[in-house]
Amino acid sequence: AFVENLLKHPTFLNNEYHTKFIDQTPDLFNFSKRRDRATKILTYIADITVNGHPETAGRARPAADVKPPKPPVKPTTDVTPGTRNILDDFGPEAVADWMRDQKQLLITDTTMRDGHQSLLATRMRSIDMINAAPAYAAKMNQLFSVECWGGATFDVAYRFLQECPWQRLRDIRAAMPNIMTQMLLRASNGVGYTNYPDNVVQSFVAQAAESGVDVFRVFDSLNWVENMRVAMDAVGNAGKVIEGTICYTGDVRDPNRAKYDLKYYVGMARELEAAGAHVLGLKDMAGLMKPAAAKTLILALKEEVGLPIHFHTHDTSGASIATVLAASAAGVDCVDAAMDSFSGNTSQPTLGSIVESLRGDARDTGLNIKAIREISNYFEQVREHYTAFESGLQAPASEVYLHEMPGGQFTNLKAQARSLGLEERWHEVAQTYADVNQMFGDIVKVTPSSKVVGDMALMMVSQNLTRAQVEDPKVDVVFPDSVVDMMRGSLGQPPGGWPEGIQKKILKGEKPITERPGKSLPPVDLEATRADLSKQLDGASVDDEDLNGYLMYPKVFLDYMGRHKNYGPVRTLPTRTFFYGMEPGEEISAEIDPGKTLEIRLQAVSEMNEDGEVKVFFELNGQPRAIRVMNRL
Ligand code: BTN
Ligand code: 3PY
Ligand code: ZN
Repeated sequence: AFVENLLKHPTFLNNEYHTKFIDQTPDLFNFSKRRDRATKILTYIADITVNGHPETAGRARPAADVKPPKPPVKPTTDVTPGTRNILDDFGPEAVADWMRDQKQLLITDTTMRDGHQSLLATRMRSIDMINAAPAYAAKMNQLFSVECWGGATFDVAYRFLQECPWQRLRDIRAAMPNIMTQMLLRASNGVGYTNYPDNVVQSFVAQAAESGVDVFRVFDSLNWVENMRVAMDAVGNAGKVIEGTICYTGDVRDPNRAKYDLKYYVGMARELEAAGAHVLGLKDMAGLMKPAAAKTLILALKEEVGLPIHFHTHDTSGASIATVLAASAAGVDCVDAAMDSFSGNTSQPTLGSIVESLRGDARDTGLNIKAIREISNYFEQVREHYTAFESGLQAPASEVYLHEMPGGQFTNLKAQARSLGLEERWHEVAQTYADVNQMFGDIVKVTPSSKVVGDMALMMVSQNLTRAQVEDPKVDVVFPDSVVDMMRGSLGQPPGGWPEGIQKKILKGEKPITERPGKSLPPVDLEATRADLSKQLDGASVDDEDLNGYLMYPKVFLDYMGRHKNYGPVRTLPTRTFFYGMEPGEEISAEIDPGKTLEIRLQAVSEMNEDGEVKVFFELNGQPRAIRVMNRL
């Protein structure tokens, strides 16, 4: 039999691939049991070589002679202790005390999470991160933390990169044992887009802590502290650092945006402190905080709450370094930055430039600029392999102060607009996004509320609807499901509640909930779910990581498992091979277990026979192997 390919299976492509699919399509999997992992990997390479990878089809290609990224030199000395040692030896309160005692500006490196989430549609593969981790351990041990997990990385790993996010976490943790790892957690929305039952959130947090997360940045997409407690408590119960987070929107110094004024932010900070936060996160997901606002806000928060403050921003406007320096001068304890080659535009401010700007200052970061350049140069080579996922964004723009889109959403929404044929009308989309925000009562826009605003804006532009028409009770409007759901109260409550008029029109008489959504969601029976999942996987044993992955994303997880059964540990392939297959004469290696390396050489690819099959000839550790695949092009 030739080799089937789930990636291109029609049911899969139609988005009709529900969880029963694997049950009902056993022929996809029967043959694969007998295959060893090496054969599975060769099958994958053969398939991608012949048919291409669906995710890179039609996209710009890396240079033909792009070289494999050369990992920073592995040091031979033992690693010096870092923040992880403080957490392990003395606990999260001690980490907070330590932060307050430091004179230098502390730094979180976001390259492995928000950096590539905001620049490359979250597509960086684990191997490209893990290869940098030893250099971080050896040379960057003064970092506060390395953000490398959560946000969109969780589902993208399963969905598009065919790898297990938990394994990524464990591998980074093992290679970088002295620096705290950090994740972004959407509170009751976990790492998903909807509100999960409390016990699912609790289980997920416990597993993330167990698998290696030290600092949890917990935020709510409507800034509703009530909806953050379950997640925050779970982090505390695991003995990890609770970074209770305020999402920043509007302009704290603008009297016309008085909803989000100083009083509002200080009030929320106090609530988070009372809710048990160890650190106060200040998350400027769209990069709206101007330097003067940073000064005003951070001085006030420092005055009014006792928590150390961790500031996160994006460089979409081009002004983020000015804001970081203003925040530093105002006494912020820690800021986020990305390695130079993964910084700027919709990503974080530039790490090396912050370090240089503060050199010799009272808040000199003490970070090693040579090490930063070395690691950044490595990531520069990594980035060259992801050309297909570059957004094409040419320059920073002040338009962000109009639309207020989060850095992680901006390029995504632009791509969605393109796919709807609205590329030429992008600035209209931006204006409409701002109009929708006002129509919804001026809300915080961050995953998932930002997605709802984006859905509504795209719908309005494509149907040529104005805000006035949408609000007019006499005009019939079919609202996107996500909008209806948000107005029902499924994501929680914004400050002051939803505007009544538009809510009524959207809900058509249905009564919204105003209490915490998790309060009315029944707990999931975890062991019954495990048993059911095991059955769906032909009786395979289901560990806690798999169970939690499935609970977050049932369909995405099952799709991943189905492909894994055919293709094996493709996470070990070099990135170029993963996305483009191999050229005749090319040789690669893949370490499928510590010390077990496959040396793979592609010899030749045959012509297609009358059945549409192609034979791909390999040498695997010196032995000839041939794999037959269908040419589906
Ligand atoms: C400066 O001299 O430029 C600022 C003084 C630094 C005081 C540091 S800021 C981080 C830490 N948190 C505080 O509240 N104080 C120290
Ligand atoms: C996410 O939730 O993934 C974000 O990055 C929000 O800013
Ligand atoms: Zn961000």
